[in-house]
Amino acid sequence: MRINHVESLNQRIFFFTKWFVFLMAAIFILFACSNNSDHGNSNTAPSAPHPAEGQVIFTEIMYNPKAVDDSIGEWVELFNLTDKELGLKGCTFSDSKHDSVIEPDIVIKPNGYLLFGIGDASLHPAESKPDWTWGTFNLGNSHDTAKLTCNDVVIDEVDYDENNMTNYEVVSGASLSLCAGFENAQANDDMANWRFSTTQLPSGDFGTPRQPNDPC
Ligand SMILES: [Ca+2]
Ligand SMILES: [Ca+2]
Ligand SMILES: [Ca+2]
Repeated sequence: MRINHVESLNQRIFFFTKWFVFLMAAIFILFACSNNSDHGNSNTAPSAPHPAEGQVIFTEIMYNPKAVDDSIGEWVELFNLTDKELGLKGCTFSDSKHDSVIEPDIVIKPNGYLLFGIGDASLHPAESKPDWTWGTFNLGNSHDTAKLTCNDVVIDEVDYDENNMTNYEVVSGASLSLCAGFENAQANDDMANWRFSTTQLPSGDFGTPRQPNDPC
């Protein structure tokens, strides 16, 4: 009888130990999964600080490509005027009618360039493949806006209008390019400080994506 009692006790201890280990393992796995999902959570902070007003500016706007359709060929170039890495996750790119929130943790290098583009990045010509895409809205072919906003602060905005491009010829298939030497958020408000790019790309269109702009 005593042996049976001991065996029964041992079985119960084994049974509870087994379930205790199983329960602890389940809690551990759940905890690990929730931690992992946090890494991909869109609410986590950007890995570099957001730019302040005027620290990142628009330097080039390809609003009317010719080598490919606008739906796979529009892009804008941004330039970081500071000597620090700046993060754009959570910022918003807008035209005059649409907004698109930047969800990936993209960083613009010190004095470096980034390209934002329309639609599917893989369909763009290799020379101007965007670092981030804003979705499917088109940039207007005679006038529109490119605007970057972070934390409700407008970092830079350019309202381009072919009616104000009075001292140079408008060229389709060439990007609108801020003249070298005018890289600041106020100077790029004036269409007199822009020209159409003259550097030809392999696609046949003209521009200087991720490179310094042509002088005017
Ligand atoms: Ca367009
Ligand atoms: Ca501006
Ligand atoms: Ca450029």
